Amino acid sequence: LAENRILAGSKSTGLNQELLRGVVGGEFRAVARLITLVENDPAAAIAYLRELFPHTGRCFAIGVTGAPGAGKSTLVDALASSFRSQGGKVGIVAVDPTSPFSGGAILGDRIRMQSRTTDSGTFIRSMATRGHLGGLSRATADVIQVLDAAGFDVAIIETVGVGQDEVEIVRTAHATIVLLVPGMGDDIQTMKAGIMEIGDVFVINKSDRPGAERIEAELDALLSMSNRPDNWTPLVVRTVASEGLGVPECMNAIRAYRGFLESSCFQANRVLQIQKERLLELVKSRVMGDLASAPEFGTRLEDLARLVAERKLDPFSAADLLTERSCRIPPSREG
Ligand SMILES: Nc1nc2c(ncn2[C@@H]2O[C@H](COP(=O)(O)OP(=O)(O)OP(=O)(O)O)[C@@H](O)[C@H]2O)c(=O)[nH]1
Ligand SMILES: [Mg+2]
Repeated sequence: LAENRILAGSKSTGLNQELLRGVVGGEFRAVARLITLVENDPAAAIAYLRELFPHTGRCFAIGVTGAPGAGKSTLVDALASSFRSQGGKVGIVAVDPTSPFSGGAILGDRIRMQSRTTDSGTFIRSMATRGHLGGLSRATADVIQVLDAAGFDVAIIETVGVGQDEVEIVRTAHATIVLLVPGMGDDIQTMKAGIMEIGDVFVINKSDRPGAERIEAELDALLSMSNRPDNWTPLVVRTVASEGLGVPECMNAIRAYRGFLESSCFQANRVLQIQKERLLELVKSRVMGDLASAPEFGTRLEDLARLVAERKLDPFSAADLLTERSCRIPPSREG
């Protein structure tokens, strides 16, 4: 870990220039390799991301979220085809919601999106939710940056909308699509407020099923009450993604929101917000990394936790001790 930090801190030493050139040149293999580095060794990836930063800033990132099985992959596939037919290069990142019980989602997505894998303008990648050292939203932001540097016009991030993690993932995107399906009409009230608030475009997929009108009415009612700080009124689109129905309308809605972003003074705000959250993620993982790499951190954590468990120390003082001691090296000996 310490070695990685040194590598990351020292400017462009020991960087694989061929890898960098490959990414900037848009080579899929290089892009895949760097994303693997971002996933497995975020600290080491920093040096590359730093070099790539000047090549970024053009990619439009779209987050797609919704309940398991809502049709996200099917819609993403259809959207990717539309962007492709307009000549754009598309990168798709499926943030895999695999529970400990099933390893099926990655494979399933690969199979469902197979129509795109042979297309040289579409890059598809799955990321596992577990095992991310630097936090998943940071990993997602880093991956978007890699795609951006590689010249992708659009990046689409698919994630199952269940928790705070997912809300943060889609916050790394410029536009967020929330998928709903008929038959969950009652649930719309109880849906996580966070998910409702992040939707710039709402898609009612599986509109071939009964109940599409009802969920649309409920959604409209809910959205009419919301007042977003940017005054954008989220658009609602009905789709049957598996048949391609409503996909052009969904594209139009995305275009409308993008146009709004580009014309509105809130655009700078959104970009600022994205960068603020990204910076916070970076600082968080850096501070945590520093703490955890301090000598005997594990032992001290355990000792202090035991003291708290035995009620000999309150957790706040324990946290003070843990952070102070780890930050101030060498530890004070006079006490
Ligand atoms: N009837 C109907 N089925 C659909 C529609 N869109 C997708 N499906 C089907 O719904 C199933 C799930 O679709 P996916 O695209 O894999 O859904 P997902 O949200 O990506 O699923 P996870 O990634 O596993 O959460 C597939 O069998 C699709 O063919 C639709 O509009 N109508
Ligand atoms: Mg999927």
